[in-house]
Amino acid sequence: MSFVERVFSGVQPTGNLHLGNYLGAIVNFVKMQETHNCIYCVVDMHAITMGMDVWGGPAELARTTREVTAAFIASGIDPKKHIVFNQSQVSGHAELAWIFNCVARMGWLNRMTQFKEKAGKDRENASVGLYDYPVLMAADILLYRATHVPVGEDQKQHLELSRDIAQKFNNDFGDSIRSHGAHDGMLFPLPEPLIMGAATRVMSLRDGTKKMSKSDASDYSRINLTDDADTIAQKIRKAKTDPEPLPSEEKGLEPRPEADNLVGIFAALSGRSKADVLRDFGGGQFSSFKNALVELCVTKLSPIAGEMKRLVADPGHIDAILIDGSDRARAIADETMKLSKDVVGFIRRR
Ligand code: AQP
Repeated sequence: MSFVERVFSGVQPTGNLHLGNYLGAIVNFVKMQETHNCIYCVVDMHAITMGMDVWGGPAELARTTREVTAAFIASGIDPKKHIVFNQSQVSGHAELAWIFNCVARMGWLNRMTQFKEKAGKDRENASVGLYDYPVLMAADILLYRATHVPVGEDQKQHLELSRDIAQKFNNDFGDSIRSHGAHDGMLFPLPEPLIMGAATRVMSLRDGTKKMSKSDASDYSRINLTDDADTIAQKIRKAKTDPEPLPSEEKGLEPRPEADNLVGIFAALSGRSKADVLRDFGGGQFSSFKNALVELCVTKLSPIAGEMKRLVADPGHIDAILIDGSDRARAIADETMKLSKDVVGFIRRR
């Protein structure tokens, strides 16, 4: 079966979206619209894999689901030309995840570093959903037989697992897939991660060795998409640096994680390479570089924050977008589920 190229990716509605989510994922979501049919999902079923203290409870989940949708649209995703929806409205995600649970191996999941990081020391108390998160993620992607998945670098291992699941399903059920018309025995493509841009792993502003993340206790570790200009300026001015001037060559950034991170952010926001940025700022002090970075961040992020504010003020409009998107997503998902059920041997109404 040859697969039509299709893009799928998701963002969890937990806490505040930050510059890492924006540069690692959303900017590339916007770009991919020019060349592909895209499906962008607010993955609310993933959000509840952590404790309620993290995702904030039912009212907060609904609010953050709308906020992430608003961020997609404010950043330039067109929900009419492409599909924007929330995961829980399409039951195929859970159904396909169950089939994949019976394909994926415990040994594969035991290697997932995100589970180890998020479960921490109290692994016995982590939800089964958190452990199973990568299987649901494989189902999210393969339900639409998506071929390309724009993500930040932290999701690379999960994408490899999605490929392993697709491959094992195709192998295990090859004869059945062929008997249902796919002569090459492939029901699912092996999805490719698209890890693009100068900031595929944006680091904490307080510690250049730690990923910028929603769950960091310090708000000064990240720039939220909803931060106002003063807050952005304060956070960048307080961002950790080292006493040396900026290097003139990119390799001079290697032993300096904080400098590397700030230069990477500047490069990604301005659509330039790090080498190019260093041509302008190399040899200079951080203070003047930081001033330029503040200006750039505010210029790029303030219009998005303003538009998000406008959009979330009309929840009915956002819900209508999610309902329309989920209807269109379901039409694709239903086809995959029918085929998957036939291939596995589940009897269904015809
Ligand atoms: N720091 C980052 N740099 C680059 N890309 C990032 N992404 C997340 N953090 C960075 C990318 O953003 C997309 C959506 O991520 P998500 O919200 O679904 O999941 P996450 O990885 O759990 O986000 P956080 O902020 O890192 O949350 P916590 O604090 O829970 O760990 C993905 O494509 C991701 O790669």
